Amino acid sequence: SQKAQKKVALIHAKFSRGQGKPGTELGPNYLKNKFLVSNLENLNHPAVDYADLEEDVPAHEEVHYNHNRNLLSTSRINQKLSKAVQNAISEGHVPVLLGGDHSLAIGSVHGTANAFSQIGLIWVDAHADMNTPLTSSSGNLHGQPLSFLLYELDKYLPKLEQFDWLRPCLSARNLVYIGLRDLDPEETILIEKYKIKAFSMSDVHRLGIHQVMKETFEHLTVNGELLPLHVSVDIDSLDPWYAPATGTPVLGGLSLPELMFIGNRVHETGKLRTLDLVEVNPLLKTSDSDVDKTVFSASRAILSFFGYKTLGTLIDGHQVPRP
Ligand code: Z70
Ligand code: MN
Ligand code: MN
Ligand code: MN
Repeated sequence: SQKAQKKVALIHAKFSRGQGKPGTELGPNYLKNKFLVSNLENLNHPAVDYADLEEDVPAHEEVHYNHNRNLLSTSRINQKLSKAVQNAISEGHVPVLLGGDHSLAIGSVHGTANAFSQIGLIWVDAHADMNTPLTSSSGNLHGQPLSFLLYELDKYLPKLEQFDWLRPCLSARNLVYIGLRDLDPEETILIEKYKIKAFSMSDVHRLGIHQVMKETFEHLTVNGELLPLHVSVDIDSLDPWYAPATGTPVLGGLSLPELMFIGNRVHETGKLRTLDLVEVNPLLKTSDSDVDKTVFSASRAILSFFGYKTLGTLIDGHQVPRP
């Protein structure tokens, strides 16, 4: 009896070259599970397999910039990803990026930003992912996507011909961080300098997640209207208790109920336009239950953005049988 709602356009991105540990390319195969698909159906947001992207640059053709690795493959997959996101939105779907590592947010956010005149970006992560190729100590592009996306950071970027297609597309004013707890020194400087709205784990504990979301939506409201939202969820925003199978677990993170609260509040606004779920690495485990826990958490996190509540879901036509 509910009216037809937007379909979820699943974008499978088998990519791990934005960081050093193989395994995140296996993420999509674990994240698209029966639990996710059947529950999306029950929530009246049926899933369609929309695009399949993978790393397609032979290792010997990769391009590096100083110690920053894999610029060519990262650029290519993100250019395709941006187009897939824009197409899915123009067809009336909500794209859900199943990563892959967080360098994929370059294309995903670029696609959303180019589909609307202005967007709000909610970045849920232990890390700020705002290094530039000049400040990164790891050389991993998954720690740098926001420096490629923000107008304000363009002047800090070296010229990289592989990324000729990419223009910054988002104001630092329209970014909100939630869950931060492991920043590099220059990231802290940039957050301070550009007055970026950032809720660290300490802020989550001081305010509570309810107040954090209230202030997040207030911050992303322009002329009385909440902006179209892109939410980028790094699974390492969760405490490693909930999500151990990831490249850089950091103790002291969000609980799954807190992340699901974020998802439920975003769903209630009706403003979600794209969702990323990245950095699940099924190879980083000390036991199979580590993978099960991480996939369980990731699936429920995604579903929460489409109305999945802990109280359960009313399914169309389901009745309690009488004898
Ligand atoms: C560090 C860097 C990062 C995820 C680690 C870490 C970034 N700031 N992101 N794990 N998901 O390498 O730039
Ligand atoms: Mn992270
Ligand atoms: Mn990240
Ligand atoms: Mn809905």
